[in-house]
Amino acid sequence: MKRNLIVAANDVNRIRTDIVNVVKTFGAEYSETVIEEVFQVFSDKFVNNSFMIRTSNKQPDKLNCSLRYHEEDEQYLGFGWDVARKSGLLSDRGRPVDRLVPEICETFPVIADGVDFDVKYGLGKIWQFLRGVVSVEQAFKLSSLPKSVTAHAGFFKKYHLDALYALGIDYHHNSVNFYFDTYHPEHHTSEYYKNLLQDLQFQLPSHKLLEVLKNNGEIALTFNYSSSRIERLCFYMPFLTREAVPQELLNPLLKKFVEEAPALVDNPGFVVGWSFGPKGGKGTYVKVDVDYHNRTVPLFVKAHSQPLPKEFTLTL
Ligand code: DMA
Repeated sequence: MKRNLIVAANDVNRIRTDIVNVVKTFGAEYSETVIEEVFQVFSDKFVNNSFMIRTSNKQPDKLNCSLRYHEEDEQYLGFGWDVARKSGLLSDRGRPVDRLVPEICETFPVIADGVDFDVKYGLGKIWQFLRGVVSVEQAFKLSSLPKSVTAHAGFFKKYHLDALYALGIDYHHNSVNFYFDTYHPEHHTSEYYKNLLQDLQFQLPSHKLLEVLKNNGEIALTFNYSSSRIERLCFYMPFLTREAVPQELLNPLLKKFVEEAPALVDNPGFVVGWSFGPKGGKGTYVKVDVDYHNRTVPLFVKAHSQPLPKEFTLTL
């Protein structure tokens, strides 16, 4: 027992040191106080669950940094939101977004949750992972969602964005992410991504990236409460090692992150998210997450290779 506590304390210290090294190396803005407050409450979760250090090139000359864990133990369902509220890391501002987590839990069987912390401003997002997948129409009954979600019913149908497997509630940006499984054969063609982005008048990627997207594992759509449009799309792909990441598609800072990102394993995996937004806007950038304990990439692969319920296979 005593030994476990010592090991855990050492791991917490190592994770914390690694994070401070990342923010210093890559010029990410951070607050020592924010990191301290987050670690006071959530450090055990970073040691004992899948844990990722995320960076992105949202800004051209420096990277940002966030920490995220995904709960793996069902007995802790609801812990993230509960503890965040009780500790004061998440306050109730009376907005619809603040009502969403309890509403999702009352409406759907949730299998796991996860929490995302920015090193500058603290708790940003809470995810709710659904048991299996549910059809997106079922989510329309959540009354606290932005109105723009149901307004896109036809769009979801057209692009087979219907196998919903998680929701991300973003308290900092006052928005909601819908995460879909890429089960349909069209999800694995370049044409699909070209059409989807063109339809939204979003920036188009290079031919090379369109080819890479054939292997896309998951699609996220971001909706907010102030616009009738989809704010952003993101396509996520897991990579098992540093060498597997298509570094030729990354800018020099992100490439350096892939080469040097700290981890508790020798050669960690990564999840790369290709984000797209309206032309000329700030929604087009690349997100890179290092799989610190090598637990998230296997979970990601497993989650997206489960057989889907009949209603999804029937539409093929
Ligand atoms: C990643 O969401 C979550 C999963 C389940 C792949 P994100 O952090 O990329 O969302 P955003 O960047 O929109 O906050």
